[in-house]
Amino acid sequence: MIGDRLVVAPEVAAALAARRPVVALESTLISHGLPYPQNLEVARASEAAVRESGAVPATVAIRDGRLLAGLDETALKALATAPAGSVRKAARPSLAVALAAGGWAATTVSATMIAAHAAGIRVFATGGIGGVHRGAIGGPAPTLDISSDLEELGRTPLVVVCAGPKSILDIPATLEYLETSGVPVVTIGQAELPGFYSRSSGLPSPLTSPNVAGLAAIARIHLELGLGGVLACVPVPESEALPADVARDAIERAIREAEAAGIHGPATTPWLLARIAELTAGASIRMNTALIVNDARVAGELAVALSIGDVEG
Ligand code: PSU
Ligand code: MN
Repeated sequence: MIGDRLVVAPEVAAALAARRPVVALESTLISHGLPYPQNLEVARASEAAVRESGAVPATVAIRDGRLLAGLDETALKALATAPAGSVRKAARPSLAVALAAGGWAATTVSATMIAAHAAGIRVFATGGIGGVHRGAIGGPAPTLDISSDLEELGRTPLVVVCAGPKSILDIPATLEYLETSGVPVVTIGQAELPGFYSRSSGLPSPLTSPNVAGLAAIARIHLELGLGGVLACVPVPESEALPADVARDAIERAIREAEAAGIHGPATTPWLLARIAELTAGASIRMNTALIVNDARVAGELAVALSIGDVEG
């Protein structure tokens, strides 16, 4: 049973037992998504943002064969400062091997959802989710590189709060895949799907809610019906968005270079993120940090709204 491998931090366990709001946070963005020291700063700032909203944060990672829900400061620091390459990236298909291997592993959106659900958590915040990679389904040699995050959203009942699918992905195909998987994609506060680096993706969001309360009403029913997960998209704050041409040029170039360098599989997303950071002279990292913290704040508000509904319902 997964519960045998799960270690829930005392503060998180106490909150869950008292039906107080809890928000899960992932750790791949700490180990593979951002460089030190920004990764540690964002991990701490996201936890603080969840707390400011009135919820308890539970950063999820793997250590020595255990799934941890809730990391203390020492653990966060160990993960953030681990030498490059020493931390595995654990998704659903690589979760067992990461548990078997011992040592640290970071959990992606899919693996974090599995652990968070096992712990009894309903809300999870991140920056970007995995999706249908560009070139996965079209072109002369389709790679079929489709993140296990999408299937996980279809099966595991949790609300994942993100800043919209990143344009390193094939966004229309990612939306179609989510629809096929039965995942409601709900944007808060605007009709357009946000595009991670900017508030606009050029595509309408499948669903929209004016505010967190509206999202909570939809999410509660979807979770109660056992229909799997919900993807909530929160536009990056206006002041933090990257100029559209800067983001686009960096992404196009990074993708071309990744292809030329033969990067593929789980290495693709971390490689692209690091290259985009170089190409934008760190601007992508600053905005990535800001939007993750913003998502954590909104996820905290959502967890609070859901737990108020528990009492009233
Ligand atoms: N997108 C980002 N930053 C990230 C990730 C995605 O903007 O750090 C991470 C998340 O942990 C996500 C994972 O679950 O990458 C997806 O990896 P893949 O594409 O290999 O499934
Ligand atoms: Mn992949």
